[in-house]
Amino acid sequence: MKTPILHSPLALTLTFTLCLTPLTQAQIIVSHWDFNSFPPDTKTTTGSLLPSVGAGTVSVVGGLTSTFSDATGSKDPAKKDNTGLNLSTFASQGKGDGTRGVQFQVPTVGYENVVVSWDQRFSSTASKAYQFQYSLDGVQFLPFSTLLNTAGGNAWMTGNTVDLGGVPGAADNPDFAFRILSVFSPGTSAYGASGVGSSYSTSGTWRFDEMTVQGSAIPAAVPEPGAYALLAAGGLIGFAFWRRNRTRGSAADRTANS
Ligand SMILES: [Ca+2]
Ligand SMILES: [Ca+2]
Repeated sequence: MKTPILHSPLALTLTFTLCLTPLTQAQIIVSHWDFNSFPPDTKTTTGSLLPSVGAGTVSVVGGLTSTFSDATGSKDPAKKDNTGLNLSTFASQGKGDGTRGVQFQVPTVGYENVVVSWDQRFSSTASKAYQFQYSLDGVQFLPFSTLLNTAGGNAWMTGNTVDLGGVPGAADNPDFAFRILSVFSPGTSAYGASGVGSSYSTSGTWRFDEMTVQGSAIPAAVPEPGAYALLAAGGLIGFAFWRRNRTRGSAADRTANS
């Protein structure tokens, strides 16, 4: 009788080895905020700071005033009660560069290739420059990139995206956090207004929606190349024993049947 090949030790070893080979992991949502009331209550002046997916906390940086406001124009698919987090009372012109904005603390335990994306609305008199900063300990923040509103005043910049895949420590970190702060226009010592022809004002507002942290699940530990060699060697030895015993069995069968 023929023995199915998958029953051989070598085949089992190869199958096991292939199962250990890392595959490309898909990006999935780690945490997400839509700021909408849950359940919806038809009022955009009420909302929630709790993440709609995953874990994390939101806080205001620099003593800004925060309210819930209508987020019509963001990419939130909610048909009703689409709310955003509105910030106001920014710094005076020429002062407080990078001291006011919003902060999110998001544990990335079990995830790597962290990507942050969000929608942000700018009133005409709000700063058009905004800086993304990250923290690996939840305390010390480092500037990562400065972005510019190109949508104009009273408009949403949707799909802001920051890829932290190359930042050591952003992955698998229970203390990971990031901020988005109002900063001077690059190369200047003054805030630039978002609206064409408008002047910067402390009464300008930013509004956030669809704050999303994505990542890919960290694969299970993969044996070192040496371990692969041992596995293969073990498989070959097992195969040799299996083949020898199979040959002996066949010879015994032949003797018994002769
Ligand atoms: Ca509401
Ligand atoms: Ca929303």
